[in-house]
Formats: sequence, structure tokens, C-alpha cells
Amino acid sequence: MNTVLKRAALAIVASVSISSAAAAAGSAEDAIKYRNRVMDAMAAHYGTLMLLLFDKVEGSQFTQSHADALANASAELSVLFPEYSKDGDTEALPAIWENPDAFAQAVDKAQKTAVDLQAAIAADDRKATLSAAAAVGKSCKGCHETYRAEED
Ligand code: ASC
Repeated sequence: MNTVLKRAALAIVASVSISSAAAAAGSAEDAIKYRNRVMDAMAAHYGTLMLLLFDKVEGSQFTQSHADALANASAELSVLFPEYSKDGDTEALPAIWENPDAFAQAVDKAQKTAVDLQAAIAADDRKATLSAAAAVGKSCKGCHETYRAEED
């Protein structure tokens, strides 16, 4: 096969595997599981950062890594709430899908606070780091109060 044909064949194979992956999306159960996993990951990175930033444990060389992971995970917030995931075993409240603009704003704000924290740590700016960390916590809490059912 010449190179052009080979490239075309590869492109077809790639597009078929991408579309079958897309076709696999759609179960509310999986979407809820994905959401919960990413949320748990963010809580773990944030909780770890608190321990590190307040010198409760050794390992301050890992703060950037957790802040990066938190910022990266926060970018996923925009795909964690597909409409089809509103019904099922979830604490996500209908307000998310009833007020999509307000929810999108809250997501943007959450992402921004996480990126601010990442940048403050990168700049080795203690004051900015602590205030950004507080802003992240406030953003988590604010969203949960409005958009998540209270845990039992
Ligand atoms: C967490 C977590 C939250 C936030 C919030 C911060 O680790 O699970 O919801 O931090 O408690 O105020």
C-alpha cells in the first residue's frame, strides 16, 4: 500500500474507534460514577494540599503536583454533568440542569480558583497561596450548598 492509502486506512480505523467510544457513552450510571470519581479525586488533592500547606506533614515538594492535579481535574467539571445523568443514584440536584447558565458560571469560578491556586504555588507566593486555597474551599462549599443534596 502506498503511504497515502495507508494514511487513509489509519484515519478510517481511528474514526471508527472514536465513534464507537462515543457510542459507548450514555449510561447514567457510568456518568455518575465518573462524576463521583473526579469529585473524590479533587477532594483528595485539596485535602492533601491543606495538610501540606499547613505543614501538618512532610512533603511540601508535592504541593505543586496536587495543585496541578486539582486544576486539571477542575477542567473536567464542565463534562461531569450531562443531562442524562440527572436521574439515578446521585446527590446532584435538578438545579444544575434547571439553571444551566448559573451552573456554568459556578463551574467557571471553580476552575478559576483552582488555576489561581496552581499559579500561586508555582510563584511560591505564600500569601496568594493561602488566599487562593481559601477561595477554592469556598467555591467547593458554595457549589455543594446550591447544587448537591445534603449527605445523610
Ligand atoms: C473538600 C471537600 C469539599 C471541600 C470543602 C471545602 O475536601 O470534599 O467539599 O473540600 O469542604 O470547604
